[in-house]
Amino acid sequence: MDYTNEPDCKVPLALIVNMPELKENPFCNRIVESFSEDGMGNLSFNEFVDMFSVLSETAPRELKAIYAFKIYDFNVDNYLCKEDLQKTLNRLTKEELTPEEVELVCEKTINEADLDGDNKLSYSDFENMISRAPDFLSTFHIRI
Ligand SMILES: [Ca+2]
Ligand SMILES: [Ca+2]
Repeated sequence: MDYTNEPDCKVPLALIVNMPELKENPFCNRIVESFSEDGMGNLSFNEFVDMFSVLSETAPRELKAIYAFKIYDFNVDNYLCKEDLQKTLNRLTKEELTPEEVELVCEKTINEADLDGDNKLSYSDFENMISRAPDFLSTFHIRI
């Protein structure tokens, strides 16, 4: 496709979510939305390229962490609260855990990672959690 004459041309969400790289990803829609400026999930060509550079295996871990945080922040308030983590976990486990188990894991995660005691995770709490547990990004199947 030639985008040079039409820089405003958008790649529609419906097309992107069916790409093999994203189709199986439980966060597919969230990933696309977090790269989409119009908030509807349609990507400009530049946003589309940005998304694939973050998804690539060679992307720096910090960059992946920043986008993982954005993707998990479902209500877009720049914090991961218990509800955000519950939604995240439900998607990751394809709802294999009981609501009680999900609740427990989320509480434990917040207890361990919340350094300033406001009961939610800021990006710096999140970053700290990842640096203490370098496997976190892969354990949580964040293949972004
Ligand atoms: Ca949030
Ligand atoms: Ca906190």
